[in-house]
Amino acid sequence: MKVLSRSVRTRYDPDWNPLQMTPIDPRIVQVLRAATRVVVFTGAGVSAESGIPTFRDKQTGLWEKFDAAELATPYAFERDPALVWGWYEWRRAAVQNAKPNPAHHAIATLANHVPQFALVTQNVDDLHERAGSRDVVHLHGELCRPHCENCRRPYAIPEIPPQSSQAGRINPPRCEFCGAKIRPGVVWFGERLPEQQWLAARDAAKHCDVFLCVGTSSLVQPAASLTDIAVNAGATTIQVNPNPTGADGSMTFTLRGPAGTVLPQLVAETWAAVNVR
Ligand code: BJW
Ligand code: ZN
Repeated sequence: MKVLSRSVRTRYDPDWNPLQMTPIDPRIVQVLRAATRVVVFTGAGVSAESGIPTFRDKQTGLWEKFDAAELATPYAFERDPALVWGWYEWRRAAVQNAKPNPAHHAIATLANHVPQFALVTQNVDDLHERAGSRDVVHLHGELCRPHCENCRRPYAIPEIPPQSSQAGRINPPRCEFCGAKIRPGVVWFGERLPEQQWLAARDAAKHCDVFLCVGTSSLVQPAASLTDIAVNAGATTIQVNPNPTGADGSMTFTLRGPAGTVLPQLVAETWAAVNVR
């Protein structure tokens, strides 16, 4: 059954005042408090307030004339490996210099309040882990886990990314076993999702009672279909996003606002007088 969704004011509202935040709909609080199996499904929006651009944001600086969706393909890496590797190293450096924000911390806290919890992310950064989340399911890979494009052996990448040339290009290192190029450990358009992570995510969505979608446009498949799996399993679906998304029609409740404000409020109001399990 669809229940009317409601909105929380966003901080982009000129009259926004965090001291006058709209209380969360009590039905959401009730559903979360009673939940035994919760899945949190995150996208780039959860890291936006850490200064990591979302995938659909216009790129800046050296990369402003490039479209992220065109760089994140096997064809781009084949055509110009130094350009694509340089872009990923630039992004790895940005993540290393960023810190988890209140949304990452709220998700790590939420996990301590529910009997069964799964965190599924499309993000390639490690900000959830650095906020204290464990067993994060990374559907689209991880920036810090590159591997050989030929033999797929992992490559031990130096912690600090090297300086790029002025144009941002860096030649990818070579595999010490077979000599082929090392590639970023991420899932590009047209590539299959890692089998184990995908099965774990599907299984969690199939068996949850609350599915909480945070900061994703819900446009990229098959990840976005997790929401449909949860809906078909009878879960209550809740979305936190300042903007409309591809999953608006599948949500029981939508909280329109930035995750870094809405999630801490949601966790605080839901478990205000409850001890952490
Ligand atoms: C905030 C906020 C704040 C801002 N607080 N929120 C079915 C139909 C049509 C197409 C397809 C289909 N099935 C497959 C496809 C093709 C394709 C696809 O989905 N294309 C779409 C564009 C239509 N999918 C694939 O190619 C996938 N592979 C596949 O299907 O393989 C099949 C196969 C079978 C057998 C053999 C071989 C293959 C692979 C998809 C891989 C996606 N990879 C990327 C790049 C990862 C590496 C990298 O980072 O460089 O993953 S693409 C990019 O999109 C990235 C993200 O994880 C992913 C999702 O984006 P996300 O997280 O939702 O971010 P944004 O930027 O879209 O949205 C940000 C949101 O945040 C917005 O809503 C903002 O409002 C919000 N926000 N500030 C809260 N403060
Ligand atoms: Zn190799």
